[in-house]
Amino acid sequence: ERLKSGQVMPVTPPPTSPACQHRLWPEIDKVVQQQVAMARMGIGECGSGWQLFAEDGEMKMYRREEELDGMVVDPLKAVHVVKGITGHEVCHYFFTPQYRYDWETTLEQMNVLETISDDTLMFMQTHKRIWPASQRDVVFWSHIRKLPNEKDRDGPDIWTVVNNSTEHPDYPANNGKCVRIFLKVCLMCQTRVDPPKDGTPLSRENVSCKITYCSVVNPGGWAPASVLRAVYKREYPKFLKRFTAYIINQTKNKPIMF
Ligand code: 16C
Repeated sequence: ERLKSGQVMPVTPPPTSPACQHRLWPEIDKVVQQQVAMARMGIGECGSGWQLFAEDGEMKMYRREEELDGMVVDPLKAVHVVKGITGHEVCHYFFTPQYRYDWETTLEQMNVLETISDDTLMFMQTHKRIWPASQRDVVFWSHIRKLPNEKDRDGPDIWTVVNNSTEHPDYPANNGKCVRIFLKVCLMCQTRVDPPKDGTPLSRENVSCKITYCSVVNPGGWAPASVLRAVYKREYPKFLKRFTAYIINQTKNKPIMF
């Protein structure tokens, strides 16, 4: 676009996200870049120690056994390929609060504490109690972003949602019946398109989504290691299967959102 007379060309490019005015922005941008770089690494490249603990069709889940001050903080990395949905759709349903109770089975209550911008929210969640541990809650920012596809400039963009624990003065940790957990989660989605050979229009048959989900959850306080590992071995596969089935169901009669 041409500049009107008297207008000067801006020295810095326009902000890429409206959230960039917020106090948390430097942290958000840094953590998103780090998490995406980690998610992009293959299982073999991430350093040794990834063990496969669950597999179902295309879905594979790996963990590394790690402890911090005697607490289990095993990092998790899951990969899945799902037909008929796009990366933008997967990230949209993961990020948007209105759908969360539909797919998040461990959730007891969710509140949006702050709308930082359209692509960045702050959440407070309480999760179901696991016997014999105390109930857990968590406060985190969540940011959705489209990343340009550097390998294939004409190909679909990569979409990501990063969730990262933060603090909120009105919701101090360990103040009531809940123990505060700390998490770092990255969902990264790449869309693959295989156009029909005969020139017919693209349909959901022609798209699939490669999902990478990485998380580290620190339970924040005592919980028996054996119970914790048994719970996540059951809950992570349940989450990814239920969540992807939900998106397939939600999108089946809707236009494809690239
Ligand atoms: O990433 C996911 N969800 C996002 C939106 O909600 C967000 C939140 C993640 C919270 C994950 C921690 C929840 C653990 C709470 C306790 C589990 C209760 C189980 C109750 C069973 C009756 O990023 C998808 C998250 C999928 C969660 C799978 C469960 C992981 C368990 C990890 C162990 C937590 C330690 C709990 C200590 C008692």
